[in-house]
Amino acid sequence: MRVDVVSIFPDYLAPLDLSLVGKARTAGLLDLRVHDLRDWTTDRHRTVDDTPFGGGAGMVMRPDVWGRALDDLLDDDSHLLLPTPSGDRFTQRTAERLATETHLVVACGRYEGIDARVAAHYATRPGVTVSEFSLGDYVLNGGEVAALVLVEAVARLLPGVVGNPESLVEESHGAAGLLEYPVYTKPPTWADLAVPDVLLSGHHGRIARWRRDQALVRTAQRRPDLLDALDPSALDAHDRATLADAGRPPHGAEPQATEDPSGPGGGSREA
Ligand code: 6GU
Repeated sequence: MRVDVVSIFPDYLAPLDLSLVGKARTAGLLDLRVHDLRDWTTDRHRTVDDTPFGGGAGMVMRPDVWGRALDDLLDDDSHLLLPTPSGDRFTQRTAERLATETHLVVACGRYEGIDARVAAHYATRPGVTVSEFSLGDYVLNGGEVAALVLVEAVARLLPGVVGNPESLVEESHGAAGLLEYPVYTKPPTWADLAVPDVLLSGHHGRIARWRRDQALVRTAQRRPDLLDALDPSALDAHDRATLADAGRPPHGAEPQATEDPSGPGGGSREA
């Protein structure tokens, strides 16, 4: 995958040399290039912004400067990504989709944003997809941190970047639609806190059930919106009983009354 990031603060993207993303680059799995927008200015002062038409506070980034940069960087199979607090929410699903693409161009705005004609113009260009995306409901000073987030979230999904692909399976915001269960390692007791017995039991079935219960209860407590978005058929009778115990009985269609060996509300939910 090729990724171009354009910013007036290219040094902001220096962390992309480090850790997993840095390794993906040196391994040739990710061709990532960071560019200084001012390389496409034509005036002595290397101006990238001007005052907003219609008045108001702050400055707006000029479309002509962005246009020269993007004309140089976009090809006929490119996805132009514009970080902005008014964009669509960036999620794990967004990262999964982007990880299948061949060329991403991230245009980092500053000030009050980029002249709206830039998104409009490139959306009409054949072979170019334009997406405006937001990290969440708060305001950053510019798109650079969002570009870091996007590149890290996408790069770790590229084949070969994460050493053990199994670690992508059960994580939060994965296919299950639940937050991840809590994890523990040695020592078995620390600060008077013991690792839950079930994890030391060697009983794989009970461990899997306990982890799923923990994921369900955590999600109910911290992100009830994620539970509401679950397909009710993804919950078995034990899941539903666990959620009822947590004070969040799932709504949606009651599942078929199938044989649950532990009986209604039975089993080891509070292991
Ligand atoms: Cl993508 N950009 C800016 N400037 N602020 C944000 C954001 C993006 N996402 C949340 N806040």
